[in-house]
Amino acid sequence: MTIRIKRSVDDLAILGGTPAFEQPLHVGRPNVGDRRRLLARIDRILQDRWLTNQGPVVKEFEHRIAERLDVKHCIATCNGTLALEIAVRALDLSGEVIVPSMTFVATAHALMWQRITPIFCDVDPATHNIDPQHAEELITPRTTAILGVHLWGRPCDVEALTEITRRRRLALLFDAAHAFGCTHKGRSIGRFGAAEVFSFHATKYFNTFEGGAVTTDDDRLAERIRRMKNFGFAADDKVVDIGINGKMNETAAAMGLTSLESLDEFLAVNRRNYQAYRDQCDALPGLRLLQYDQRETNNYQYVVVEVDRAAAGLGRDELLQVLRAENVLARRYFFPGCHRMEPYRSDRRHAPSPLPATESVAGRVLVLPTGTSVDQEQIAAIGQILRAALQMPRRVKKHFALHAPTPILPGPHELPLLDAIPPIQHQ
Ligand code: T4K
Repeated sequence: MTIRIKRSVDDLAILGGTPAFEQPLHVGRPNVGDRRRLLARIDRILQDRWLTNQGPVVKEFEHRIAERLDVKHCIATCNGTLALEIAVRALDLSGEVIVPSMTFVATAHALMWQRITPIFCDVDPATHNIDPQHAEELITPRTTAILGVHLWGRPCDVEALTEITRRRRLALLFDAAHAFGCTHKGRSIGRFGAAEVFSFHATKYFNTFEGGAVTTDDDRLAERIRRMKNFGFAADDKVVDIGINGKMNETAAAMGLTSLESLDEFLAVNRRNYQAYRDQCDALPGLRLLQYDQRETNNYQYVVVEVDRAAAGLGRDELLQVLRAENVLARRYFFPGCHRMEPYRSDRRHAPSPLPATESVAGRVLVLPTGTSVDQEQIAAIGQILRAALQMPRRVKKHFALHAPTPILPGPHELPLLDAIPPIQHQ
């Protein structure tokens, strides 16, 4: 693919230049392991005519994941959202559950779908993770649990949340959708709280096309989750719970086993890409690449840049438009925060107090493409685009002033520019 390097602001596509990339560069392009091994596994599945319902490949997959995470149980599911719902239900949660607003909307929806009210908590602006102190302030007699999210694969303050939930007699659950292969204090994420929930969606570091899992050390909980993902069957003809069809199929597990075999390679690429972005961003004013704790194992799946409008001369949304014009389809995950999405936005119960850190983080975060389909040359070219724009921010700003802002090519859940969204009024 030909890349057009941007040497000055005049080269920028937003000012009339030719886009740097002919083909779009996506965030979340899947990592794919050894195709021959994958196809051989699928061939075997077809030959054996065992396609789903806890077949041998799913069993092996669950065993391998549990072993890798050093957790007693892994229950594989058809996606992460349903894994969350099943875990929430198996824990008998009800009433209200405290959850950060700075997450993918599936975290909140999984609660609502179980008729539980998500109560949105603010984040620590330094870590982007749930603020334990605010979480405790939000506890009411209706609260049954705190659901932490290890955002970007960086662990929540597990100790503080454990202490609060023990003292207040609440359940503690983690959405670890981003955190496969990450550690906290040297221990794999997957063993904290009552249970942790992973997503193995195509866009994740480690994928099974679609898929997810609940991991736990609790034998009884694991047994219940296992039943619930299979309609509530305890044995043939014996149903003891309201279950659902949450099963992972054999081809998904085959993809998972194949992905596992290439995990070291995925990690090496992600780490190299992250370092390359870091070299680029360190030299640019107003951009700060989110750091990962080098003492821990990280998967580096999310390259998160925080844009400081005052120092950069351009805001996050302006930079996003500059990048998109070049065919770099950066994302502003998880803008605008769940509390600003429906049905939560229209019902004040979900956000009983302001979420200033969430608003600020959601307004300055830009997620850049990485993974095995992105190379060093492309990252260097992205760096050049950012450099060209930030060298002459006034020229770019003038463009935005003269032309009504072109709507950002919408992601499926995206809203207009942050500035256009009125603040939420709190009583
Ligand atoms: N909790 C958290 C914290 C999560 O982040 C998620 C999911 C969940 C729970 C729920 O887990 P799952 O039920 O999904 O297992 C994507 C993913 O669909 C979603 O799984 C993920 N989080 C979220 C962060 O990202 P979108 O709406 O951004 O997807 P979409 O279609 O815009 O795709 C993202 C990018 O990936 C695009 O730029 C194109 C590229 N892509 C995507 C797919 C599917 C590809 O290049 N190839 C592909 O096959 O949600």
